Amino acid sequence: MAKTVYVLNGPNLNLLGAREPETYGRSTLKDVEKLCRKAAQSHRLGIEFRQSNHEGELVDWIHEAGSKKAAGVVINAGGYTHSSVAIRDAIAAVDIPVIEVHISNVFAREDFRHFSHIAPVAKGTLCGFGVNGYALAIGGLAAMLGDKGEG
Ligand code: CA2
Repeated sequence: MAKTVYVLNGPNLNLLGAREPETYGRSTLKDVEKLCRKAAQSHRLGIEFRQSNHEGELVDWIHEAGSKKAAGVVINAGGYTHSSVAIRDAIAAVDIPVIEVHISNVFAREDFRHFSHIAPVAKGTLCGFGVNGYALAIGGLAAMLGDKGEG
């Protein structure tokens, strides 16, 4: 049976496409989901695509991915990236690869976005590729797992 990649989105990412297009582009979260489904399919991975504005719910989903022995997690933790010890601890507690993704280049923005609680416990980090970063992260995860899919 196909392994599953969890794609988790944090607070305010439900607003994608509706606000701040100069920073985050015009794609909606539904568009991002489609992009991720296509990328996962091309690597013969199943997908769980979710968004929450609540820290504890993101923590629960990371635990769920770990206990289900998912292929890995691609996470854009949004603003929690820069503040959440709880999300960092959840990632450190699971035995599956976690890839951190940001749509914008956080290093070209305000100083407070330069620090990530997640980066030290993530297998890899991608930022600044727009929403295509999600597909790149799924591809990178698949390559780590040694997939035989296309792309
Ligand atoms: O660049 C990213 O993907 C971020 O993770 C997005 C977060 C931000 O706090 C991080 O520093 C970088 C913000 C997500 C909010 O998304 C919005 C999308 C459209 C309109 C308003 C907010």
